[in-house]
Amino acid sequence: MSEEKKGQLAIFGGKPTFPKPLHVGVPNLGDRDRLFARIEGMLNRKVLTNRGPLVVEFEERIADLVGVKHCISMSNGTVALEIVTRALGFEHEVITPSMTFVATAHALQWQRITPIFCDVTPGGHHLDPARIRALVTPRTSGILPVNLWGRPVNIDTILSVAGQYDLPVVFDSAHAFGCSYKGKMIGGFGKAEVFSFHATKFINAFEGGAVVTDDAELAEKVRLMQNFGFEGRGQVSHVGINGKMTEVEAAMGLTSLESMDYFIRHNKGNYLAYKEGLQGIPGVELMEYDEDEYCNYQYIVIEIDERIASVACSNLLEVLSAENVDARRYFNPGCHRMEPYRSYFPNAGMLLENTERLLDRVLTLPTGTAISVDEVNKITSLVTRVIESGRAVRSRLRARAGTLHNIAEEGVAKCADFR
Ligand code: T4K
Repeated sequence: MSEEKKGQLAIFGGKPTFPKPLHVGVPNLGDRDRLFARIEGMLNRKVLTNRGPLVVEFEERIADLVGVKHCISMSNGTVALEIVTRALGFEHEVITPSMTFVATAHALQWQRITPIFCDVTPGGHHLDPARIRALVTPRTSGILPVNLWGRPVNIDTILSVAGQYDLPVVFDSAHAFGCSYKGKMIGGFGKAEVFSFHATKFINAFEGGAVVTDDAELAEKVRLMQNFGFEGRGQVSHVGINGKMTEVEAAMGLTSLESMDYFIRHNKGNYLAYKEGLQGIPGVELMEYDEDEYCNYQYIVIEIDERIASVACSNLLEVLSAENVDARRYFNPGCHRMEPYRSYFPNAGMLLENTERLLDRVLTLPTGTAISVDEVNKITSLVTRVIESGRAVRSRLRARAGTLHNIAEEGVAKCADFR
């Protein structure tokens, strides 16, 4: 590499900071020996699914950790959302944020329930309780808030507004296992809550999810619906589908749970390193966690204020990507800009101004046990470097885009000549 290229950002021809991509969401793996021992036991028993002992143990552990009476494990978080909202009789319209993974909206739409997208609080990431009232109609059957990034929504106010209209609330807590709200574990609020144990979650069961609730009647219904409605052998008492977790998934889930404290400690270490490294960078704000609450610290979320940083979120993403930092723009462009919702509500953005503003600014950075503090420090140094020369980086990116555009045009012209 020439002297000139040395010390340059990779996007402008320098050597990437990392030899291999660092991702958001690389699975945390617990003790392999413990996992293999569980799988060995499972194979010896020849019980692979249909609520074997590992699934029962996993459900008991989750209920115990969260402090609820019932946990029904599921094949994934999306199916868990579908089943619990159906069991509660959600229909017609349900109020939910657009600032979420698309599974939240899809779980409703899959049942022909219309998600009514509610804006987030000004400057925040979570459903704005003050905006819920304006969206309630005679067709509203429930509210589905999301405890995004593991940070709880304003649960008390949402439950109070819902109570005024007698609307059941289910929390999408896919990100919030192991977190608390006012000292009480997430999982024990509303009618029920849903967790995801997908490979990218800090506790994973390969795939997996759960419905947790204190309501015995609801738990019974959810359990029936998750297993074709079977009450006993050949006895079906309810419409149902197959939403079961398998034994091998529960083996992974149980093994993950055994390392939960280590995963959280590691994530917190990374979070604190990000906090220190990003402190004071103009236009870059790290989403902070309340260190007085239980928290899994599984997402590192930053917001870029383009006017101050001189680079847009998309610019930073491009630069980081060339350095092999695979940051993500979760959950851009927002559910309301994805199909089928975009076609159903072409003007939804007008009512979601805070959401749209946020989605333009948010970037999620790599963390988890696959990422070390040393790597975090290199990432924050990179961000500092980019912002320090923000204007220059931006104009070079523009020039580069222009050159690439010209090369592409020339290519098209040459092809046309050839034909
Ligand atoms: N509600 C909310 C609020 C959610 O965020 C989610 C899921 C759900 C509901 C539904 O829960 P599930 O039905 O999924 O249980 C990922 C996950 O697939 C998804 O579970 C998660 N939210 C969402 C936030 O993130 P993608 O499209 O980013 O996944 P993917 O495949 O790009 O993985 C991210 C990175 O992780 C990859 O770049 C590499 C790494 N990775 C991933 C997998 C699967 C690995 O290193 N190994 C792996 O096995 O959606």
